[in-house]
Amino acid sequence: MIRVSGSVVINRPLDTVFGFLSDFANAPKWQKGVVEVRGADGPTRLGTTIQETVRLLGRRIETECRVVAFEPPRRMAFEASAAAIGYRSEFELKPAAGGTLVEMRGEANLKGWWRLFELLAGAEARQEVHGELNRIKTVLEADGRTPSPAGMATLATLMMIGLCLPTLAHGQAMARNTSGDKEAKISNAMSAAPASLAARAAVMDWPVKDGEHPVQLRPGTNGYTCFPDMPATQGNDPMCIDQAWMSWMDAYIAHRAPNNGFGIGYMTAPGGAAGSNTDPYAEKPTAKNEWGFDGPHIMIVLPDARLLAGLPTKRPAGGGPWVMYGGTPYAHVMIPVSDAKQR
Ligand SMILES: [Cu+2]
Repeated sequence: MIRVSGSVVINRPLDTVFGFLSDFANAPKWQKGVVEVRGADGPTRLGTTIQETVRLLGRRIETECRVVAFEPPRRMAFEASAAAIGYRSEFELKPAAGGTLVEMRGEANLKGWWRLFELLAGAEARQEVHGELNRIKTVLEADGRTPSPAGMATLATLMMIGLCLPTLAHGQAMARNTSGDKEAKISNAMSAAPASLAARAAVMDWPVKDGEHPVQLRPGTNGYTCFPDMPATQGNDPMCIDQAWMSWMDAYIAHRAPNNGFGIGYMTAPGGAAGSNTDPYAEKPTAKNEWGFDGPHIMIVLPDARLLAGLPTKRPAGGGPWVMYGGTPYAHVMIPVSDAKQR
């Protein structure tokens, strides 16, 4: 993973900086490596998605960039995924003496063979951010109160590097389906449930791109669907889920709120995986997201969140069931079936 970050104080008010930052319409003028931008009409809001053709390491890459946080005038975040790369970047704006402090953080994951370029791309990305920050500082400090058009263009370049240049961001958990052996995926998927159930279940693979539909590897007859290990998560976490869970999963993949029924899901393969107990889309531990290891378990989703009342919402130290993602539309009951620990 490539991580970059940087910050700069801009001699302009918060609203101006945010407005500037959130306007995709001029992206091709600013964004390094961008050949073309489509779908940038209308005001930017949560969920706004643009398509870009980007040049990276001498190749043209088609990518989709989506606004995943939009809190004017303080914060916005972008996520995108293409075949070779996934990325996320986030901006936080704070009032500062003399204007606005802009903090940028970006993460990128290269996929497949592109991983070979990771070191190269990482160094390039870090250098780029560093260079842009210094140029901005130079331009703005030379020019007192009003950034010159050149200064604004440089700022824009910084922003857009952070926004959508693929070297700086990262992909969705769902969107990292590296092609692998189909039979191996099927047997891994089937390991999630008792053999009698898994034998008649359909097997699907995770979508290649975030938001796309899962790919069927094998049809089934008993209403259950098994998925192999989710590639982006740590550990081994295949699952076999019924139709109610499948509709939950479709909603999860599409970042929609599910319309839950009563559903049963098996994640009883030996092993387990690490993840957040509070944030359905977290990919790494934070101070608040209750990151932890979940061994083999069964999951129950219920049609009414009130039915979850009374269960613990954290992994109980004394064992037993609890509610994962409590307080979110993705809340469900986790029932451990063995004491397997992280190895
Ligand atoms: Cu689970």
